Amino acid sequence: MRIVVPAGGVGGARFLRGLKAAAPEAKITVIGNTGDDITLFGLRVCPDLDTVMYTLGGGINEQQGWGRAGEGFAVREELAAYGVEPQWFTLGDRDIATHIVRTQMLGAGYPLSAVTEALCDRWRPGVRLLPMSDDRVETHVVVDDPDGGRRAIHFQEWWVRHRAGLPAHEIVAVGAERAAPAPGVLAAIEEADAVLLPPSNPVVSVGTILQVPGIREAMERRPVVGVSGIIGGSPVHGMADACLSAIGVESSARAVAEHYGSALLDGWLVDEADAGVAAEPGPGLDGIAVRAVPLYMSDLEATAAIARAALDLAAERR
Ligand code: GDP
Ligand code: FO1
Ligand code: CA
Ligand code: CA
Repeated sequence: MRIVVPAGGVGGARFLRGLKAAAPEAKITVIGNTGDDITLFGLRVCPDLDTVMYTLGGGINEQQGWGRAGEGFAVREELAAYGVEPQWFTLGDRDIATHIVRTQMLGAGYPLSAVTEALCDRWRPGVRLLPMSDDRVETHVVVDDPDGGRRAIHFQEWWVRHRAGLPAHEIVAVGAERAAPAPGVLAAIEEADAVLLPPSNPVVSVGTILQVPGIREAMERRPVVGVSGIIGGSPVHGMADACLSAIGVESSARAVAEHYGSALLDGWLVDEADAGVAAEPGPGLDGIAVRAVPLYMSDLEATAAIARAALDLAAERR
């Protein structure tokens, strides 16, 4: 069986760990979000790709959900001693080695997809990890300028520095409309028996991937089942609701499914706390099969059960 998963960072990576356990024989292709990517101190950082790679490859900081296990911070301390900005984004020493390798390869002319493959030669994540595009796409957030008017800041500055606390007028994936899917992306979707949307951020993770021309259209032709990252009206953890309100979507399992739309979704998993959505989906979810199952990824077993439910629903809708 061939499965495609468009994924963000922490939520996507945890879901993938469960999917691998639920379907050990499956060929899984992950389409990673690169809208979070940022250049810091001359180094290209790809947080969502790295989170998936480290999580599935056994190098993740489990408590944090991102960054390396057993990390040190000598470089960060030295940069701070020089007063070099930004200091609001933490890069650990081990993680920096990844960014050096990536930046060096990009500088030599390799596309991000080739760089990611090279990094995965070390980490062996057990999935094929493709960036959504080799073209640069960066998510920016339009906020009020203290000097009047509005300005756009990088998503990481809004998310990490300001903890998504500045009112967001708009979230823009800069460059997305001109980006091409990375080599292998469209073919993987076309050959997929199922496309599973993990409970990643529907705006700045899955939403960004869907904005790359051709990706959504290809997925619409396959059985697609999504897993809600919203349980009982709020994201399980994190600040995904700030992204939803920025695009005018309510933080509810129903509203996120309506936002993805019935042209994309064939099935939608909600938590048992939202069983009402499964019992009475309403006209906005016409054509989408909604099922309520426990959606807390509390451990590997619970996460594998979620993945199994998603695969079962996709098989039903094939
Ligand atoms: P990020 O790139 O680090 O923001 O991670 P993702 O975009 O992949 O996913 C973050 C989202 O995962 C959060 O907004 C939550 O809604 C969702 N999430 C986290 N833990 C759980 C969980 O246990 N169950 C479900 N259903 N969703 C979760
Ligand atoms: N998240 C933070 O909240 N603070 C950080 O300093 C931070 C550093 C960081 C470095 C490498 C990396 O791969 C991820 C990192 N993250 C950090 C997580 C990440 O940037 C964001 O949570 C996501 O991009 C939002 O989806
Ligand atoms: Ca992300
Ligand atoms: Ca379909």
